[in-house]
Amino acid sequence: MSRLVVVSNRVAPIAEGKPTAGGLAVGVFDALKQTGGIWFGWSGDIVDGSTPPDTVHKDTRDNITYATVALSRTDYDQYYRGFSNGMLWPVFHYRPDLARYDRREYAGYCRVNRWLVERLKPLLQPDDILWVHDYHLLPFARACRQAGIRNRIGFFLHIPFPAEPVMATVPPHRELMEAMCAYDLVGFQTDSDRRAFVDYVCRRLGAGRRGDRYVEIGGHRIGAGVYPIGIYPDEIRELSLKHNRSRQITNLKQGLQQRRLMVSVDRLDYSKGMVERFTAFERLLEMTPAHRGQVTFVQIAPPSRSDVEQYRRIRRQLESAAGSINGRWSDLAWTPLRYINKSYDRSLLMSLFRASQVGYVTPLRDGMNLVAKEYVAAQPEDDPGVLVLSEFAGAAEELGEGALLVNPYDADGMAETLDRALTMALPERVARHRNMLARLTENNLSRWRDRFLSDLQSETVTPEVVA
Ligand code: ADQ
Repeated sequence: MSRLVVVSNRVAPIAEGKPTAGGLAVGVFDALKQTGGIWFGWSGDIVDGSTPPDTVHKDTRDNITYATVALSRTDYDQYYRGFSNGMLWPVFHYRPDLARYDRREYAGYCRVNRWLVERLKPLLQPDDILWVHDYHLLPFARACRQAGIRNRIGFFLHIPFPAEPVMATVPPHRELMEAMCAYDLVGFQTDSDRRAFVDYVCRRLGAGRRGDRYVEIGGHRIGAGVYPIGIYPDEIRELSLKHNRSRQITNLKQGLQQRRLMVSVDRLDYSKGMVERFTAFERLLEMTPAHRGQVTFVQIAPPSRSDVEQYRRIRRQLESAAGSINGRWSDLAWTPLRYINKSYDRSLLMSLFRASQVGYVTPLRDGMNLVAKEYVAAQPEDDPGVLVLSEFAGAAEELGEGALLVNPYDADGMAETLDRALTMALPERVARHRNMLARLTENNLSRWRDRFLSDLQSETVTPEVVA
C-alpha cells in the first residue's frame, strides 16, 4: 500500500490516556496508528507578525511522523479564527446569522492553503496518497494541483455540508466549491450531507451526475461517498472499566446517594445545543415533581475557540442559565446541575458514561457526534443507560432505532423524553442498547478508514450499507 499522508488544520499528537477534546484528532490519530505515515498541519504555535517561518518541524513517534508548521498572527486571525471559524463553521452548522464575512480573511484563508501546500510538497513521494481533513482545507487540492502535485487526494468533511441555499450565504461560495472539486474523492458523514454537496455542484456549477456516487465537472470525475466515522467499542469498554473503582468515580457515586445521573460532554460550542438542553432539563423538573431531588445532570464542556466572540457569548449564556437553574431548584442536599468547564482524561469520561443512567446528547447540528457513540459503547450490557439523541446529529442515522430521538428546539418534547429515559424498564434498555452496539461494532473506526482509503486508491466509491 502507498504511504499515507494525512493533512489537517491542527496536528494534535495524542498521548494514550491523556485528555483530548476534539473528534477529528481522535479519529485521525486512531486511523494513522494502524497504517503509519505522515500527519502534516499546524502545530498550534503562533508567531508575531505577518510572515510565518518556513520551517517544518518533524518528530517521529512509533510509526507516525508529525510534520508541523507554526502560523503567523495574521494567518491565525484570518485563516483560522476568521474565515474558518467565524464564517464556515457557523454556516455549515446552519447558523448563517452568526457568521461574519471579511474579504481579507477569505484572502488569508486561500493564502494559507497555498502556503501549506508549499511546505508539504518537499515531503511528498510520487505514490503517496493524501487524505485531507475538514473545512479549513476546502481549497487544498486545487492549490496542490497548481503546485504540480499529481498524487491522489481525498477529502473528508467532519462537519455537516449545508443545503444549497444555506451554502450560498458564504459570499465566495462559488469559488470555494470550484476549488473543492479538485479533489478526487470527497467523503461525508451522512447521506444527506453527500446529497447537499452533489445538489450544489450540479445546480450551481453545472456538474453532471455520473450514477449515484460521482459527479463530473470540466472533464474531472469526483467521487462523493458516505463514510460515517466510528469508534472502537471494545477499546471504549475497556477504558470505561479502568476508572470504575477510582476515587473520583466512587466519590461521585457516593455523593449522588442513589440519585439518577444524566451526563453530557461537549466542546463548548453553540452548535452543541447546550442552552436548549439546560432549558429542557429545567422543564423536566417543572413538569415532573417526582424527579426533583432525584436526578443530577452533569454537563462537562471545556471551552474552545475562546477568542471568537460567538464562543464567549455562548459561554456567558450557559453560566447564567446554570446559575439560574441551580438558584431556583437546589437545596442543602441537592444540586441539580453540575456544569464543569474542564477537559478530562478519556478513561475517566468513559467511566462517567458507564456510571450514568442517561446520555444526553442534543446538538442543534453535528457532523456525527462521537460522544453519542462512546456513551453507548461504555454501557454495561446487563444494565445499560439510555441515549437521548438529537435527530440533527449525524449519529442519528445509525443509532436512530436504539436511541430516543429528540428535536432540540422542542423543550417540552425533550423533557418528556428525558422522563421516559429515566424511567425505562430494563428489558427495553437492554434491547435498545444491543441494537446500537451491533451497529457500532459493524461500522467501527477501521471501517471508516479502510473504506475511504480503498475507495481513494481504487477510484471506485463503494455504497455505504448501514448494517
Ligand atoms: P467535535 O465537534 O469535536 O468533532 P465529537 O464528535 O463529539 O465533536 O468529538 C469530541 C471528542 O472529544 C470525543 O471523543 C469526546 O470524548 C472528546 N471530548 C469532548 N469533551 C471532552 C472533555 N471535556 N475531556 C476530554 N475529552 C473530551 C468534529 C465534528 C463531529 C464529528 C467529529 C469526528 O464536529 O460532528 O463527530 O469531528 O468526525
